[in-house]
Amino acid sequence: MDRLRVFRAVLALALGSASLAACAADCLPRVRDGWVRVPPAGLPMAAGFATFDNACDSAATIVSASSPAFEETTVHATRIEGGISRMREVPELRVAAGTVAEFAPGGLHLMLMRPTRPLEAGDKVPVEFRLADGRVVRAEFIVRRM
Ligand SMILES: [Cu+2]
Repeated sequence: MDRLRVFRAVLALALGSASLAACAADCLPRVRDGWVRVPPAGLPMAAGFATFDNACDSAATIVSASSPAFEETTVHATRIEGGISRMREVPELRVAAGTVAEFAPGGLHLMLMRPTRPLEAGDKVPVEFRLADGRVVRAEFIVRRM
């Protein structure tokens, strides 16, 4: 192997590992199939559902969520305790590398309080998930009426 070849091999190795590192840092989980379930008129709350897909090679921890369409947005989990369905706030939700967190009726959901304007079926609502490392995952949820 001549010198130029060695140099090229070293360069390729260095660039390869650099782009791999950049890839890991840039990888952001994605939110799919987001939708908002709006209850019958009058109730000042709604629930948001989606698939939070962490296809990255490190865990992502959701520490908060927000939407300009609601005054307050929190991550909730529904559990059956003593035959009664109860909701609890989830202050931190860790989504392991290569896994998804399903926000679905009867389980995890976004608790969306006090809409800032009336919501109609088909409306699109922006939602942001803030991660423990400060990064933000943006999504769009579509409104459905019950
Ligand atoms: Cu709730």
